[in-house]
Amino acid sequence: MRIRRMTLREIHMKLLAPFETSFGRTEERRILLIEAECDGATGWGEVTAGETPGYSPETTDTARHILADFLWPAVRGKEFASAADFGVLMDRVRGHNMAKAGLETAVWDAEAKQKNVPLHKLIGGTLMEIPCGVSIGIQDSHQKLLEKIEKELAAGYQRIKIKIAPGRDLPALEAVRARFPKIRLMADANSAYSLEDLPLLRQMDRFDLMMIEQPLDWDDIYAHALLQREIATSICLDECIHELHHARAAIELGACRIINIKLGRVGGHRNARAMHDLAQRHAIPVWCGGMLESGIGRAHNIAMSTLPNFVLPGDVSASKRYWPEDIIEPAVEVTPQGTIRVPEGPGIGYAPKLPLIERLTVARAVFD
Ligand code: OSB
Ligand code: MG
Repeated sequence: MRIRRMTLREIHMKLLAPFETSFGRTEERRILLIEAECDGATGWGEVTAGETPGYSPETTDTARHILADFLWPAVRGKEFASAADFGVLMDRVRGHNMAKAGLETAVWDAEAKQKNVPLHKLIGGTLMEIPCGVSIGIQDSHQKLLEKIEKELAAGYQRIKIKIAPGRDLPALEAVRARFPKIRLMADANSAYSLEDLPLLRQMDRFDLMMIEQPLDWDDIYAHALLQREIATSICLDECIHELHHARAAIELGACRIINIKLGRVGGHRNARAMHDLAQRHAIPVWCGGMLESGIGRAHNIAMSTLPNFVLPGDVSASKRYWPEDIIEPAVEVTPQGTIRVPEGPGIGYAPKLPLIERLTVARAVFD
């Protein structure tokens, strides 16, 4: 295979409601979409970097720079046997996994379309229906938080994740547990705490959480290993895990009992699958994290979530929770049982809505 042309576009999409985490608030997404034309088939990918470097060092703008000035020159005109072999062409660029994943996932979609098979088959997925949860941002009041949870449970979602931050933690969890004593519940701190908060973090053990996600520094696996020895609640790592060797270190050190895999953070389907396989060999369950994606990124998340060790509900939920109108058709929908049925069409199995994408596009660059 060979990429004949790469089209980068920046689209702007306003979220239905602002999303607040310990690192900031997002109202409008600036998303880079990538079209990769490979020998007659066109694949689509999404760069999941945020607008600010609050979650990871990458942003929409760094990704555009790295793609245009380093990744395209590295892959331009190069032959590769299959999408599984494409990632190595980008290995000489260090880091910038979200930029790499945008392009790599587009190549996977192109290969699946060329072979006329669904992407989940090409990556080796086995699940036909994936379990779904929701991630609920920090709310202005407990009342609002409880209303949101009520609504998501009524829609069928299998687990609730709430975002926490210092001052917005124990009382919020207390309120949720008082109202919903039995639900599958977890909390995501997005690196808002330090080991000095151990007394507070210990108090979270009483809420019977499925896990606490990324309580400590975004790049500090060792500190999580120290914390995991001191608390009963399972730690799930998100921000810390960018490379396969990070997952290996975290597992060997006992820094987590669960891993959140995000396609962007780990650099695409090749690395995600390798990390999934490693975790599976160590009996560490994984789930698919979300980055407030448009339908393109969401479709790739669904395909990845069909791998057999994605046993916990992910942050992959219906299009209508995020957007007035998603950029794919059909929109992603969730069954009353809180699952997504995996589409059977070729590639990602959802069609990009080109006229809508054109309307949302603020910048476009073609490389050939
Ligand atoms: O930590 O999982 C996270 C959104 C942006 C950045 C980081 C995270 C999140 C979410 C949202 O939790 C998940 C979603 O897409 O619904
Ligand atoms: Mg997280």
